[in-house]
Amino acid sequence: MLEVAPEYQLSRDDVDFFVTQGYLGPFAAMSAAEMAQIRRGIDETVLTADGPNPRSRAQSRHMDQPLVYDLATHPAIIERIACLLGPDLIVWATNFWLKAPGGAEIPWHQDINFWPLEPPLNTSAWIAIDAATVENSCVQIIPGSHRESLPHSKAEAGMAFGKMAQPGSFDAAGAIDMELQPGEFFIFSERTLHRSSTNTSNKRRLGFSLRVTLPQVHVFQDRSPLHAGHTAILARGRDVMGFNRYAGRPAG
Ligand SMILES: O=C(O)CCC(=O)C(=O)O
Repeated sequence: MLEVAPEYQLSRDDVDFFVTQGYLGPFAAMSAAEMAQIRRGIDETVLTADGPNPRSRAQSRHMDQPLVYDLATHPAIIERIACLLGPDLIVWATNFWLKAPGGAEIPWHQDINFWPLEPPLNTSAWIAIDAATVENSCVQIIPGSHRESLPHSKAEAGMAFGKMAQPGSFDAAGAIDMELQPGEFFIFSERTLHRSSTNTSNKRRLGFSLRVTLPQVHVFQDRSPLHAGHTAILARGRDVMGFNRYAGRPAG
């Protein structure tokens, strides 16, 4: 078994659950009080300033903000993902998901349709910065949906994405709500179908996702949704392939 601190070690049953269901969790990375402090930093210094991606303040902030780098490399997340993917891990993308009251629906989708990875292998973690509940449009997933690649077509007007999983190509009857307290996260694969509804509450919902792959995967870092100058994080182990560009913790 992989050398992982006992508190982060996944059991054989956990791994089997991930393999068959395409997700795992929730787990706590930190307490709600610890996340409240991080939230203040995110609100005051991250979301109010431009970052390295000229198209979005929400993306790639691990490159310029130490607090985001620390969230993206949190051992409670990375060590659990190591139990699934092995000892050498890259965090190749990070993204804040801010859904203000009235924020638009994100349609059902499989992430791999949007990404420049070859081969297409990824495990994501979505961590709650604000509480994420049914009321303020938490992420929903369909267990087991990662076993099949679905066709995607143009999203409907008013949705937050340009593409969505083709209606009729899947059954959403078994969808579950990933309700999370601040500091909790869940893990899901690059093909697990997920969405979130329009935020009809008066509460903001802020989450953060980090995307993890292996050094054997070539990340085309100059392609959308990444950008010129993008750097990934070698979060664990070593890279003997040399496909991808990395940087360490930013000075801030
Ligand atoms: O935060 C959301 O509502 C959607 C998140 C998502 O699509 C993702 O993390 O891949």
